[in-house]
Amino acid sequence: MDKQACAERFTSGFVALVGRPNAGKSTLLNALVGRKLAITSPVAQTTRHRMRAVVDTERSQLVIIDTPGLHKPKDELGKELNRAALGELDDADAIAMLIAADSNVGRGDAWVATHVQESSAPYKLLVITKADLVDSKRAQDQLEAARGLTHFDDAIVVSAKESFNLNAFISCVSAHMPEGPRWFPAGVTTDMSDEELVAEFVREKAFRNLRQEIPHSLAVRCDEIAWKGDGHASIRATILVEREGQKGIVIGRNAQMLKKIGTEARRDIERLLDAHAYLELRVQVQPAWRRDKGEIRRLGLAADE
Ligand SMILES: Nc1nc2c(ncn2[C@@H]2O[C@H](COP(=O)(O)OP(=O)(O)OP(=O)(O)O)[C@@H](O)[C@H]2O)c(=O)[nH]1
Ligand SMILES: [Mg+2]
Repeated sequence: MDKQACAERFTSGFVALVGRPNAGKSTLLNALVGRKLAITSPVAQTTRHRMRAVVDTERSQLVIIDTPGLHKPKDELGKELNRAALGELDDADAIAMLIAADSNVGRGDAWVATHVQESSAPYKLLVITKADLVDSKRAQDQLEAARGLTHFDDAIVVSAKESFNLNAFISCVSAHMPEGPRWFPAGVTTDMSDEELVAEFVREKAFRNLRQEIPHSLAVRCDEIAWKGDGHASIRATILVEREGQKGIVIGRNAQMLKKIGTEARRDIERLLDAHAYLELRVQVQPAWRRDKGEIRRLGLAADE
């Protein structure tokens, strides 16, 4: 291709981020987009929704797909999450398999790698992330260990937290995208609705503030975003838990926990909507919703949604 043709080439495509829970997929998506869209937490299996987010450059558009961490499922929800993640592998133009620099490359990664290998995606990139947590030798050793898992077309070390090598990631992937249009119009950053994002932001604060098994038992539904005359948003959302005892923990003594979750979520929601927001949270018991395919579907968490 001559220089002129190369300069005029506009590339676009879909890039699926995959990896074990906690690898850093959602954090990388936010860092690439430069905006908080995906929720993140130290709790494994934070992501439940496949989310698309857009990275625009002058000569390319990358649609980054965040997926739930691939893991050994314990319930119907876990199976749906894996199905949703695996479902992205074949349709993507590129797969970025993430491994945290500070974790041990193990059986979980080997299992993810077998799916990467089977995928028909034309470009496969190994991403060692969380580079800020280790020295450069450890990052290189991790890269070498992970290279042995399957064939990758390229490998890169990044840190989402310190914005290290993010432009290199974007250039590298853009260069391997097919020629194509902007799939999303200018200004659109995600395919998630405001209601979905609000529910997710509330869930993130619950995940970060609650311990042990509670986060996994919990789901959030945004019931309404009503825009008021003075321009503020009045929002109602419901936190679902599986047992009466969990409801007490989520509400907390003197409703302190629920207030904390609400205050923290409202800050992110106001940034998202660029408006003042009132947030009314309630907690409802929905027994064993994680084992109920119907409820999983109603919450928009089924893989075929
Ligand atoms: N120091 C550091 N921490 C990171 C980095 N990326 C992610 N983390 C942390 O790692 C934890 C997991 O990050 P997530 O982005 O939620 O991981 P994930 O792969 O999306 O996890 P699941 O949604 O559960 O599959 C969070 O506590 C993040 O703050 C990074 O580049 N550096
Ligand atoms: Mg995630």
